[in-house]
Amino acid sequence: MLQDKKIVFSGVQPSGNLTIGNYIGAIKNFSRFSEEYETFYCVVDMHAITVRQVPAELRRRTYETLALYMACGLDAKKNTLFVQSHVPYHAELGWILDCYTMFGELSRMTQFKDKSAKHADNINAGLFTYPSLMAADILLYQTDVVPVGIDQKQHIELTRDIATRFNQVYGDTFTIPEGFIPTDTMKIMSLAEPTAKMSKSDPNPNAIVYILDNKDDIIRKFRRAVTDSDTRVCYGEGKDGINNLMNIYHAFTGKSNEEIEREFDGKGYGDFKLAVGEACADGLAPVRAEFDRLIAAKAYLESVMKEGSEKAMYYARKTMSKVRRKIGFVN
Ligand code: ATP
Ligand code: LTN
Repeated sequence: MLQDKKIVFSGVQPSGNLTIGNYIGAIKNFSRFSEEYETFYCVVDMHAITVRQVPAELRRRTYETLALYMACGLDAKKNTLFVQSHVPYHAELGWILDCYTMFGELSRMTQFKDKSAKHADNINAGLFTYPSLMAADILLYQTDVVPVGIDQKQHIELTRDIATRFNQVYGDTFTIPEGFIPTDTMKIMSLAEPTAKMSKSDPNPNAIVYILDNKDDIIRKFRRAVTDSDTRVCYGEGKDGINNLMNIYHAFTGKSNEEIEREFDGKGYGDFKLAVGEACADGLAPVRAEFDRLIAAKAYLESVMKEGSEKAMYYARKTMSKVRRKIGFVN
């Protein structure tokens, strides 16, 4: 037994500027675990290279993602914050788990199908085996809880299947993790195409609100958000645009759908969009200020990464030696 506290692990790819989807669906929820759990939050740069990256941008975004973790409330003293490629055990366990993951399972992953369609010129093996590396991230730390957005549910289920399969062959080795998927604001949709997920790699900048956008840009983007030909602010079928704006408004104000409907009763979409933009910009202002402060302190960020990877390594090493022994590698 490593320790009494339960373990939380999650990761974000440094593959683009982070969106309010990443914020609401994932990062904002991370800090709630800091006190009662042993938490590991990782910048998953190895996952990011499954899609072609410009090296200097990948490096810059790795620092930025770490700074954003902290700006969103993760205290480096209470959480282990680190970069995936700094802990080589991820690659090592990733390879091993590839050998316990079926071709058919990986073929069914919707993220693989979506990304293959988007990057038809670069359907590489890493894109295909992405979920077994993700399983390695999670299982290395004997993780109990994985806070993610709903789009990652399938990957968490596959992780559980891989861990269960491994445990059945070799006896208890991995903790079987649970996803923590907030249900009220599960999936933030594109502002331009509200039936599609808001994704940081979307080429249309008006579809996305970035965590670090300034207030004017945020308000402008919400003003242009695609809605419908109805005029009443209410949650319902066929109102994907409005539903999405209500979810975002809820995430920043805590107001329920009924409260929002009452607040905008008799008012038009214009007023509502402006209110959503303001709530979002005001909610993000402290994050942006703290980010600006941290990103200027490169040496400090490097010390956080270094300490984080040392601590992560300590935990990962224990799991790895168990795994190596069980599968029959010579010590
Ligand atoms: P990409 O667009 O490059 O595939 P992404 O925006 O999906 O990336 P990730 O780094 O893969 O971002 O995801 C980080 C976390 O943010 C994950 O837990 C994911 O579920 C969550 N997340 C991403 N987009 C959204 C969204 N639109 N709504 C809710 N959660 C989201
Ligand atoms: N696949 C995730 C990012 C990710 C992750 C993880 C999340 C990589 N490894 C481990 C949670 C736990 C994504 O695309 N959002």
